[in-house]
Amino acid sequence: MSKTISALQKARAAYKPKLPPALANGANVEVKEGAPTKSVADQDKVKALFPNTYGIPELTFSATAKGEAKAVTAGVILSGGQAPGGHNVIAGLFDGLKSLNKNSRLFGFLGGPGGLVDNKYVEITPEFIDQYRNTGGFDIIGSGRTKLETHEQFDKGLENCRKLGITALVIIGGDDSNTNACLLAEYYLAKNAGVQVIGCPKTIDGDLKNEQIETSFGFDTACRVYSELIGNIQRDANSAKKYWHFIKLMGRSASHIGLECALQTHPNVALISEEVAAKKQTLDEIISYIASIVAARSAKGDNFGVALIPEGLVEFVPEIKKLISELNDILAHHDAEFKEIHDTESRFKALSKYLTAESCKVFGSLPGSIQDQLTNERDPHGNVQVSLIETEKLLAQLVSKKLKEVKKAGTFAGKFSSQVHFLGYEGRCAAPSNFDADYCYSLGFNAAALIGAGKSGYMSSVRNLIKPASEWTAGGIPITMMMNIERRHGEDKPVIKKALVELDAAPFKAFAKNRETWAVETDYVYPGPIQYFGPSEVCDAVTKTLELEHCKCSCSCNCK
Ligand code: FBP
Repeated sequence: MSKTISALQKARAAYKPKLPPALANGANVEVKEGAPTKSVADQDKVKALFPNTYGIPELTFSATAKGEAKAVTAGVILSGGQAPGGHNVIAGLFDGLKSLNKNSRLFGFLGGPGGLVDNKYVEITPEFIDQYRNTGGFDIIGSGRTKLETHEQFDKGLENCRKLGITALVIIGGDDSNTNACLLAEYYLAKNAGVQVIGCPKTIDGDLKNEQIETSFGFDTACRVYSELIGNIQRDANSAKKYWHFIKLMGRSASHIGLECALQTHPNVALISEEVAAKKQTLDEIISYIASIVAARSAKGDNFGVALIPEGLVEFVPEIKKLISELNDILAHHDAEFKEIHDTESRFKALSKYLTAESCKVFGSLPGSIQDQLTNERDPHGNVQVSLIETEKLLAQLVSKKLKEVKKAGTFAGKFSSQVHFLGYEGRCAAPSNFDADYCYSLGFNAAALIGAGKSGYMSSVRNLIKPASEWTAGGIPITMMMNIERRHGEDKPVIKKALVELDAAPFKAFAKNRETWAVETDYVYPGPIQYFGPSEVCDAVTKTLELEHCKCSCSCNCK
């Protein structure tokens, strides 16, 4: 931790995150059990794989005056990509454990799930945690993408927990990490190992949500940072009036971030991957769509604009999806041959031997830099890393090409000049908004309540989030409830169902209702930076997505 901290960080350290009323007297809560539960799909298969954690009831907490409980020693792990608010989950967990009993202890495993297996840890003390309250980042203990999935890893983890006297683990992660948290909970229950496992919903991507989990933490802050930057770019575009800005937004497969930022900023174009897939839009159709908006604005004298592009777009365009899948196979089976070929042209020649005629044509139509990105980089599972494909450049180049063609045909007489941006890392470690600071602290404190109640295989759940924190509810959701069976690397696996953008849900409908106006008009909204102090409507607002999904009002927020 740096010795010099900013004035904002200093002031922010004093912020006391709000808790739901159920946790107001500490983590030693009254537990109400609901009816037995079942998984979202494939019930028989999921039940067979999770005999100890399937069917357990949903839990709802209420405050008691029970006072002190037994001291607990717990471990915490940050898993996967950074998301604003992770430090507050740990702060809430720490305070929650201490509220159970002041002799409770918390260890943080270092560098993600790998730290549990390799026994790399730090004890979290009051002085240590105080430096990180309400700050962004995961640097308190670091994160990592090691998957906890083998029995060997589980046994090693258990051995390390026993050395430290740990009887509960909290895993803060996305859908895959929480799936693995449930596998770990099941394994330890089956072994009667005496180690509880609790999950916390994290990811800026916003794709870990369902009937029970209203949102993952970090989505709010990340979208606010990106929306501030998009607003700034829009204002620049509207001032200079000479550039079209193509902005790619992080978010992996799902387009929740792009959709939320569009609702916050009203850009001229916002592509939604899920819609592209549903309508089976080809790359050429997407390019023609953007070019038509450029031309329509140009006809009004506006040779500028802003287009938002979701990170995972290329995987949803049918012909590129097919091409990527063929490339994945070819590169996996002919690794040695392609390792030796470094120039783009020879690579294309060699690939054309294996690609289908259709994919070969698509590949050939792409700029050389994109061909390289599609063939060079593979993640440890052999998949293309979408965040490394410069889709924003690809679209800008192809739109430019298309406009030159239409200019020749006489249907476009304007100018087109583009700038490209990728917004991702700018938002993942931002200081959490008041919403994320409160939500994260509550999730962590609530995880301590689940530990105090002796539960395992649950995800910490705080709900009713569009209301003030004084109306939030707290409890636990069985992780098995969120699971289905999916084919992964040739095998049937139980996994938490990923939430993609739903085209018949309120957020997309609100966007679709307005996009034609936003395309041609310059109706930009400039959200400005996150505010931590000031009027509640400026500092405590929730995302448009959350509001639209959960608002039950008869339209005062213009949601339906
Ligand atoms: P998680 O799913 O682990 O929360 O990570 C989210 C994310 O930020 C994605 O939006 C992005 O595609 C990915 O991480 C990039 O990860 P990395 O920086 O490890 O390449």
